[in-house]
Parts: sequence; C-alpha cells; structure tokens
Amino acid sequence: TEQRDAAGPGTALPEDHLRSGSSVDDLRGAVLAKLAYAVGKTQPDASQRDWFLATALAVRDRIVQGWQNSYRATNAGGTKRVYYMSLEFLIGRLMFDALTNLGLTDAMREALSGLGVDLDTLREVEPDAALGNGGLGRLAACFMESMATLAVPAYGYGIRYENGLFRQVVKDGWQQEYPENWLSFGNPWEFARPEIAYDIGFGGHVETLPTEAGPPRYEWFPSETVEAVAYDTPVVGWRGQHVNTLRLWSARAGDPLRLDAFNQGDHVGAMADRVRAEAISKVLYPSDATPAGQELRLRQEYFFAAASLQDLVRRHLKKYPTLHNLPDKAAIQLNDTHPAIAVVELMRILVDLQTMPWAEAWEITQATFGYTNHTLLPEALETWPVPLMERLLPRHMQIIYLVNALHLDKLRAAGQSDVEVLRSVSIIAEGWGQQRVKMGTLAFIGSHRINGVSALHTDLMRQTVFRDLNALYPDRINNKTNGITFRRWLIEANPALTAILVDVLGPAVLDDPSRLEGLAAHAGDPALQARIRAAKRDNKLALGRIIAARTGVQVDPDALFDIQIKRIHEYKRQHLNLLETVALYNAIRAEPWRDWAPRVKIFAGKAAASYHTAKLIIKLANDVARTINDDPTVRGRLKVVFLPNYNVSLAERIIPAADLSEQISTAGMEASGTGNMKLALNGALTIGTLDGANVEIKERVGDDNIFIFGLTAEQVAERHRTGLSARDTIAASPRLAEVLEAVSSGVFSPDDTGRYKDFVQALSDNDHFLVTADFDAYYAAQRQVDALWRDEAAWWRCSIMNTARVGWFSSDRTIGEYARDIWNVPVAAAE
Ligand code: KOT
Repeated sequence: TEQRDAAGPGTALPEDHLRSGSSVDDLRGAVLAKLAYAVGKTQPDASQRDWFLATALAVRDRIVQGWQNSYRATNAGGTKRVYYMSLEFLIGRLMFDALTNLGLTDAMREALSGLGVDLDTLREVEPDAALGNGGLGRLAACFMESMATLAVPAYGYGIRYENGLFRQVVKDGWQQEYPENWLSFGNPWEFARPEIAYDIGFGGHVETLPTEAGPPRYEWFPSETVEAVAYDTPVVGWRGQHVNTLRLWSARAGDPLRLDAFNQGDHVGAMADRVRAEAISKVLYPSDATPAGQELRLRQEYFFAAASLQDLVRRHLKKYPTLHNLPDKAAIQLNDTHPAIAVVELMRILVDLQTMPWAEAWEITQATFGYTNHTLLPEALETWPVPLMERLLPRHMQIIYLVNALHLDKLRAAGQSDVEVLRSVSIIAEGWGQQRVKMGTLAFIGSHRINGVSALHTDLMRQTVFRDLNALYPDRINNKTNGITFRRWLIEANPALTAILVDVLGPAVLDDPSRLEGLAAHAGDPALQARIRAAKRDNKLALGRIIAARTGVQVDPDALFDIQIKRIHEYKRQHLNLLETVALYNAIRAEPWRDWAPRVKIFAGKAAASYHTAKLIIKLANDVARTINDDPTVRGRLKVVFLPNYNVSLAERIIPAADLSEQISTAGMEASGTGNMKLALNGALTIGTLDGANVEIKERVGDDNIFIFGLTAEQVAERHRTGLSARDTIAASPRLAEVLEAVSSGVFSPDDTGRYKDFVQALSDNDHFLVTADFDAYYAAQRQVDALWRDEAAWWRCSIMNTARVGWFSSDRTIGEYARDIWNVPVAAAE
C-alpha cells in the first residue's frame, strides 16, 4: 500500500491485509501492521503509547465494516434518525468499550501477550476524553452507547474541545487546575472530515426585503464567519451489530481570514482574528449546574447548534425535496438548554432560507425537537442578556421576539389574562434593568416533549419552574428516569462480579439486565456471599494500591469503603459527610474501648474553578483527612482519603470497590444522580436522602436494603418558606455543636485557625442546604450502617439484593422510553 513508504529502512514489515479477521493471529498481525505503517515504529522502539495506538487502530478497523453497514441500511431504508445535541460528552476511555462490545477482549489480550505486551497496561495509557463536567455529559455518553446497542440510528453532535475538563492537582490540600490536553498524542478513534465543513456566522445586520405578496423576507449578513469542521468517532453497540456516529465540531478560521489586513502587513491583527475564531473549540467550560454566562459560551452554543443543523438539513435534502417531512425523518433531542438556540436556527433555515410560511415552519420545528431538563436550581437556569444576543445573533433575536409574541397572543386569545402568568411563560424576562432570554422557556415552547430525569424531578418541574407552562400544555412534560450503560459500569469496570453473575445466572444476563433479579433468590446463600465478598475484596485491594500511590495513605481492605464521588457542590453536601466524619472521630477518641467498625471514607470530585466554597470543602476534606489519619488514638478505625483528579476511568476503579454509596443531597436538588445507580449495581448499599433517582432506587431495592434519612423535598420547601436560621437546631444537638466548634476554631487547620470560621458561621446563619437540619438523622443512619456491617451475612445479603434489583436502571431501558414516547422510532428487540 502507499503507506509502506513510511516504514523505516531495513525493517521486515508484516502484512497489512488483515483488516477484519478476529482470531488471535489476525489481531496480532493487525496490531503489528498498525505499529509499522500507521505509528511508524518497530517493535523494539515501541513505547506503551505506541502499542496503545496500534491496538486502538486495529480495533477501530473492526468497527468500520459495521459502521458502513449501519449507515447504508439507515439510508436505504429512509429510517428516521435521532440527533442527540449536547455541549458535553463525558466519554472517558474507549478501548475496552470497543473490545467488550465487539467481543474481542480475550483474543486481544492473548494476541498482545504473544508480543510481550500487557493489554491492562495499555488500558491505562489511553487518555480520558473528558468533554464534559459530570452527570449531564456522562449521561450523553451512556445514551450514545445504548442507542447503538438498540440499533437506533443516531448521531451525537457536540464540540471537539481541544482541552477537556481541567486536570485537578491537590497541593497542600487545595485544588489547582491544569489544562487537560487530551489530544496531544493523537486520537486513534476519530476520523477527521476536513471536507465536511460549514460556515457559521456571527454578528452583522439583517436586511428586510419586500416581497410581491405577503410578508417581507429577512436576510442576515453576518460580520464574521467561522468554519465548523467535523470529526467523527464511531460508537459501537453491544455485540457489535450497530454502529452510530459521534460527530464533534472543531472551529477553524475562515480562509482567507482578513487577507487584506494580512497583505497590508498587519499579520498580528489578522492572526488575532484567527485566534478569536478558533477559540470556540479550545476549552470546555468547567461549570456544572451553573451557567457560564460569557460571550464565548454563547458562541460555542450557536456554533455547534448551527453546524449540526446545517449537517442534518443537508442530509435530509440530499434524499427528499423539501423539509416538510423533517419530523418523520429526524428527532432532535436537546440535552438541557445549551443547544436551545437550535430551535431558532431551524426557524431561520425554514423561513428565511427555505421561504416556508411561519406557521408551517413552527409546526415542523416543534414536532422535531425534544428538550431534557437536568436541573431546577434557579441559579443554574440559563438566560442570556438581550443586548448580547442582539449583537451576536441579530436575526435570531428578531425570531425569538416573534416566537414569543405569537405564543403570548395565542394565550391571550385563549382567554389567559393573568399578567403574572403571562410574565412567567414569556421567553423574555425583565428585571435588573435588563431584558434576558430564558433558554428553558424557549426550549419548552419549541419542543413537543419536555422531560425530567427522575420521577421526583419531573414532578417538581411540573410544580415549580414550568408550573404555568405545564398548566397551558399539560401533556408535554413527561418523565424519563436516567440510566447507565451496564457494559461500561458492570462488564468492563467489574469483571470479577460479572463472572459470578454469568456463572449464577447464565450469559443471557449480559443481554438482559432484568435477569439480575434471579440473584435475589440466592441472596442469603453463604457460598454466593463468600464469592461476592471475595470479588469485592480484590477490587478493594486494587483501589487500595491506587490510593497508596496517589495519596500515600494505606487502607485496610477489610474496612468498610464509604464512597462519595461526584462534583463538589454545596447541594451535594460533601460537607455534611465531613461533619459526620468529625463527629465519628470525636466519638472514637471519647470511647476508644468501643468496637468501632473500621471505615475508610473516600472522597473524589472536582470543584468549578471559581466556586470558592466548593474549593474550601476540598481543603476541609484534606485537612480532616490529615488530622484523623495522623492521630494514633484512632488506630486505623477511621481513615479519610481525598483522591485527586476524579474522572471516568478513576470512577471505574472506585465503584467496584465501594461498600457504601453516599447520595446525600438536599432533597429536591439532585435532579437524578447516576453514580447512585452505578454504585448500587456494583453491590454498594446506599445511604441517601429521598432525592432524585434515590427514590426509585429505594422502591426497587426495598426499604430493608437502603439507608434513607433526612428531610423530604416537601419539608425542605417548607423550611425555605419559614426561614433557615440554624441556631436552634445546633443548640439542640450537642454533637453537632461540638463538631462545628472544632471546625470553626481551627482544630483541623492549626496553620490557619480562622480558615473555616466564616464557613461555619454561614451554616448557622443561613443554612440554605439544610446541612444542620439533617445532621442528626444522618449520624444515626451511619450508626445503623455500622451495625449492619458487623452482621456479615445480613450485609452481604443486602449487597446482593442491590445488584439483583437495579437492572431497571440500564440506559437501554431509558433509551427505549425516549424512542417510544419522544422520538417515535423503533428499537431492536432484545435477543
Ligand atoms: C446544568 C446546567 C449547566 C451545566 C450542567 C448542568 C447540569 C448537570 N444539570 N444537571 N446536571 C446533572 O445531570 C445528571 C444527568 O441527568 C443528573 O443525574 C444530575 O442530577 C444533574 O445534576
């Protein structure tokens, strides 16, 4: 082949024809060919990274055939496609996903071992694709895998950020952020498509063109254009049958960029424009559940929404003469409001470019879009200042005003005259001397279905942020409880548990998670308990090695591993866990003779760089950890660990080693949670509030197999109405008072005794997240955990019941519901 020239002289080159064979010999030959011809290395010179690249490229070859078949079948059949638009895809590593779903893991391990290469070492070399912040982005990645598994023809659309979520370093207990350049050594999974590029406009002005009859036409003349270039990653489903595409857009300066300036000698000025254009895909905003608010973020949102729409409209028009049948051929799902400007862009395409009458265009738009809401936190609801939108997207702002006016006209015509209601359902908010565009309202009005991500969250949506819109359009809001892909979170992350499940339940459990239920009948079986326990112990030993390597702390695999892993946020209440840790520490010191159940408290998570309280909570975790771990009187009964740089691949190591899952958000604030599902599936017991999907986990695993405590969402709302001073609560709990006094006075921060003074003060003055109100109930629930842990047979019975009863939280189930209730597309029948 033409690539042969790339090989070094004097090297015997292996055959490069083994494109699709999957025997051990085929795979070995394919990896060697990739190493020579694609990586350009000989075996003796190859680093682990070279071997990883060669292996990944050989695996990718084996996906391509299915990819092309899937594409051809969808195209020939004129099958409806799903477009999942998301500013975040928190993918993690892909090699084991691909190997698992193709059924090639064992063969590849053997192929490589014949070359003296260890597959599990290569696994660790792959960088994490962290193109997301947390739950919302990880959900998008799980959904991509499940859509491929269920043979739903789908594209994921997003941005190919050069820098993913920052790398977290903990220095002296404080979080520091470093850039995460995940692409610096190349990305073997993607295909660059430089020929698939679209012009994306910004700024400029709108011209009104009179027409012979009827309303005038409008044309937008942007002052700036940026090119969006496609990069495609194939997404292979379970059993490798169907393959979809994740298409991520990269920004490229339009060419020639200000050639005039360049030719007149203003190289720097011309280059500054280039940098400004290409900044769009440089970095993921590290804000979870808070809107970024900067102009660059709005540019990102429009950039990827517009590129994706041009792409799917072009695909449609290649096959059909008009866009009238778009909703029969395309379902677009908006992952939160970040892509909501797409609603307006589609209207602009239909009305301005395709000269479709407004009413028809609106019907098509609504029938095409669905919108998923992921948070009710008022500070997280996205709004944009009208002047900014007007400057950046002048035609879109006109369309938004008209959409809004027609929407409000319709309501008034239907008899709605309550000014408060009209104000609340308007897309434009007034106040603070500035109009703002409410993206949630825009997404709601522009979609035929709006969904929440757990039963409780969806109910609260109906009662709170979308109360008035729900009253007007009662059938639009529906629930789609989140799920997780069991391929990554069980089969790949926990092979030891998977082997036991296959042994007890048969291999069909891998295709049909409802079969996990069969485990319940054996939950009390001492032999099964012993096996499950041994597998967990091995996973804990493996995690213990990671903990020792990264923090220097030694942990006992026979201690209870108590895990809280998620973004650091006050509503998630890592500080409630820390205060309970301090209370336990006090109790151990006060009563050292008691038979304390040994525990390791493990925390991991990133804080938004500008979120000062979250960063202080990380510091508190590290301060508490140092103090307790260094105190000889604790005698190893309690250890505290903060594991730095939490990401998808670290989650894959922590979750299989968990005994206890901390899901302790203030009720009503966590929309769903998905870590709760991953941990329960892997046999951890949940200690949690009645929040998000915890409610549904409790319903499924049963009250005896979960530790529920604290105020309900309704009680939380009541407290917020009646006042949040915590003074009486603290006064009534000597244990809490003692803990707060210790933290406040500097027991854990002797180098800076005032460090936590304001933090503790704020908890007493205005305890918005009700940490103090839930403290005693939480402490009591933790002591119930201790008691159950001492009764080994009872504990492992509960653990097994958790694994047995969470099959419903498979993202295959979730995607099946979206397909049926929102997208109107068929899914492949389970085998
Ligand atoms: C909202 C606005 C900006 C950035 C991120 C968000 C966000 C993230 N909102 N919700 N999430 C999480 O989404 C997960 C998937 O649905 C939920 O499980 C989790 O509860 C949300 O906090």
